[in-house]
Amino acid sequence: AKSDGIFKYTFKDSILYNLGLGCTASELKYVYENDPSFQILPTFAVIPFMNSTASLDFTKLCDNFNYAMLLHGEQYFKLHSTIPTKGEFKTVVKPVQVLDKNGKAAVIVGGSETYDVKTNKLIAYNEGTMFIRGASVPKDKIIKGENRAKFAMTDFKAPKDRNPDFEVEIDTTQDQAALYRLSGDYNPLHIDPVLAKSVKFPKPILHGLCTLGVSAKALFEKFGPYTELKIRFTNVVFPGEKLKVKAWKQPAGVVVFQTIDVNRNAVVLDNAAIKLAGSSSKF
Ligand code: HDC
Repeated sequence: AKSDGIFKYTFKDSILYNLGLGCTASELKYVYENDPSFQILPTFAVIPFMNSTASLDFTKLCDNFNYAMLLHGEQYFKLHSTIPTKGEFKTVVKPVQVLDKNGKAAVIVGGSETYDVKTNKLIAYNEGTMFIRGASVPKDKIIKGENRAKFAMTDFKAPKDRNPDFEVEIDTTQDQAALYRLSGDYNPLHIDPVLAKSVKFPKPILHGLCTLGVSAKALFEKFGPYTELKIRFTNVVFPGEKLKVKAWKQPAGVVVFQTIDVNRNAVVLDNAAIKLAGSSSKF
């Protein structure tokens, strides 16, 4: 992670990211730079942001900060442009919401704008929520979050009264976190069994953004391009577990979805939706 917010990447990083989300050699557009449709999956929008969160000084934003106790709580992004397969971006991050949850956890939301360094064009806006167990926020450091993105603040409840319009099962692999981490999230919680046990997990957990990317890939292929995405991470996933994505079409190009961990019958992504990109979507 660089603190200057500069993030430079090549076609190799694009392929590595796609592979980390489970893409295979039978999907040449995701894994072969000479394929005429070579592309990077749109959730890559979170990667420059993720690489810049280090510039948020958590120790100043809350008390009792311990990085190993940090879990990714929610993620939102809006795409302002398609993401190129190579480039140089600059990301500027600031805290947009800071809350105390009964003295038991601090919730810190970073908001960030990612620009293309060459053209100065806005590529993506992200809001990422860090849920920090065991931390607290003194009253004078609370930021209410009144200026947050509307889609990020919307409650997207999965309908209980009708079956999903789309459902798909996806196998993650035992090595998924080992591969995914090379896209820039080197948090030991996802690879080191001793560290994972020290914060009460039986083994390393999968990156939240990997679960998100795997789920969003299935939605992208079913429904086409989207401009906004929001999710809440509600349970951990262990590499190797089977996921099921369920999606319900809603008015105005919104698709609400949930991801379930089939092995443990737990909802892992909830309060989740994408907003389809008008004319080009396969709605
Ligand atoms: O929901 C629980 C949980 O375990 N969720 C799964 C977390 C997870 O697996 N995340 C992904 C893996 S971690 C990861 O990838 C880290 C990564 O390497 C580094 C991140 C880098 C960030 C990059 C940014 C781009 C848990 C523990 C989050 C909450 O469970 P409980 O403690 O039981 O909470 P609960 O009693 O239900 O609610 C208490 C209050 O907190 C709010 N809340 C709950 N879940 C939340 C959340 N807020 C934000 N995000 C969540 N996921 C509740 O609304 C409640 O608030 P209030 O009291 O005001 O109603």
